Amino acid sequence: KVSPSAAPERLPFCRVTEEDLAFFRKILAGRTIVDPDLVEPSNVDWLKSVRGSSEVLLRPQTTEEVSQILSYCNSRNLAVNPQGGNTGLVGGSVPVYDEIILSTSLMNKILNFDSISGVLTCQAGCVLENLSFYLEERDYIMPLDLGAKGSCQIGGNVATNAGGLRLLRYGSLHGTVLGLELVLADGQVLDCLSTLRKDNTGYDLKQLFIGSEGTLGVITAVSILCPRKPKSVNVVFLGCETFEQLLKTFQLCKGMLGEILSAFEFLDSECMRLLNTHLKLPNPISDCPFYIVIETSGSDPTHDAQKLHNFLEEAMTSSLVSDGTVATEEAKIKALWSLRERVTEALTHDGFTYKYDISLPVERIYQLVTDMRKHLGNRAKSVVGYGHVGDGNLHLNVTSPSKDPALLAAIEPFVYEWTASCRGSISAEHGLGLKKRNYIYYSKQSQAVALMGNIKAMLDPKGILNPYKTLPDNLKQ
Ligand code: FAD
Ligand code: 2HG
Ligand code: ZN
Repeated sequence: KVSPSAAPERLPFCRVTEEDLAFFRKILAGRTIVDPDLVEPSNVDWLKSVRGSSEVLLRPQTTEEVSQILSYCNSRNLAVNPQGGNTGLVGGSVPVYDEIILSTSLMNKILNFDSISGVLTCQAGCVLENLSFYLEERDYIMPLDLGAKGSCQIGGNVATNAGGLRLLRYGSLHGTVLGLELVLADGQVLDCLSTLRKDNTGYDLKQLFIGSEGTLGVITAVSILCPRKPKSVNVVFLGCETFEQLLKTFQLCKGMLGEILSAFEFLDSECMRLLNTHLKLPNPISDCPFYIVIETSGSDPTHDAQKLHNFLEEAMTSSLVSDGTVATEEAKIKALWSLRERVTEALTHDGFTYKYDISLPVERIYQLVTDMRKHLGNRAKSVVGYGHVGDGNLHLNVTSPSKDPALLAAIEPFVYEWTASCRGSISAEHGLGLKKRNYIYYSKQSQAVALMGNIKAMLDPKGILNPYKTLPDNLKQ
């Protein structure tokens, strides 16, 4: 029996020849990279857990160049791996075999910003943090924010439908992305780069590409609706004795902070231990089993401070939280946020990490961590839980000193069966990529998966775009 996490077999794509390289060099002079040392970083994912063996990295600058590349690869039956900032966590961003890597890193131009509507239009390779800096100077912000902001690109964010730390407030990219420009597998350019809020003329095709992980088309440009920069931002770091109290704090917080609540995130004491040990980040409050990061964003500092004060007083007097600290100035806000944002980094220093990104009814999310700890006993080094409570999204991570197939067999399918029993999602925000592709049936009906296969076959009949990713192996790609 083949394990669902085993490497797929190489599909019969052609291999790159000298004639192919001559073609690429003609359209991308100086941007057709074949030096193995320069290609190497693009063959390995951020977690250093997946390694491809591509020999060619292409760095187009324009949509027209992407179109020429795909048209050629399609006619030659050459597989292509679209790559943004290479921060993806499910092995989707790197080749599995010798797929040509198509990097969007040089497609980093801002095309337009409309300061009345707040709509930003840019090329897909713009780094998320650079877009944030650009907008902040104009009194706006990006509607999404995540720990990988310094490297991830907006095209990659859209391709994975990244959630992140502000989803609670500004919603998912399915709502904020207003338009996309795409290049299909055969090189056709699909211009859906609308900047309109409302457009019900037929099917909303762009939605199909949001979260399609590079399997249906290459995103070359994005238009996105950006909120005004809030005039007042506060961050609170709180400690709770139980997860039940944390949930009650969430309820209280939604009621008392209402429209100014912009994030409600959590980490457990195991995360704090890893932050202390591996990154030397000190705990700003007393030791507690659970920690909460709450952010408020509003337009009136006095009003927000009053609301926050009332909430904190209530949370303290009703003993929901046992300790806490508040930040209003930027440096302290950043320091508190890094306790949440840098857990992923801390985990990489703890050992080989098995990652699970689960959506569950919010009241069940920590039960999975507790059950997993019981289930694994002393077989794991660390079992940690953190994530986006406000979105019902748990990040369950298990580490071991090195890759450990026996430990993996103990975690899976236990974690997936547990999730499916609550009708949860086995990938809340990171996608399926290479690692989770065969587990899709835990969260999607077989009819739905078959329909996905039909859509893939229609848009990419030869299956050249990011093969071995997202769709399960039993669907012919
Ligand atoms: P890549 O990693 O390069 O690619 C990701 C996928 O998108 C691949 O399948 C790739 O083929 C495809 N792709 C990339 N660009 C394009 C394009 N232009 N057209 C078509 N397909 C494309 N995710 C969250 O949802 N929330 C978080 O809070 C979060 N935090 C993170 C924190 C850290 C420290 C790290 C390392 C990752 C985090 N992630 C998070 C994972 C997240 O998916 C990525 O960070 C980000 O969205 C991917 O963007 P990227 O440019 O790096 O894409
Ligand atoms: C986060 O929310 C990211 O910090 C990464 O989605 C989660 O590393 C993880 O498991
Ligand atoms: Zn996350």
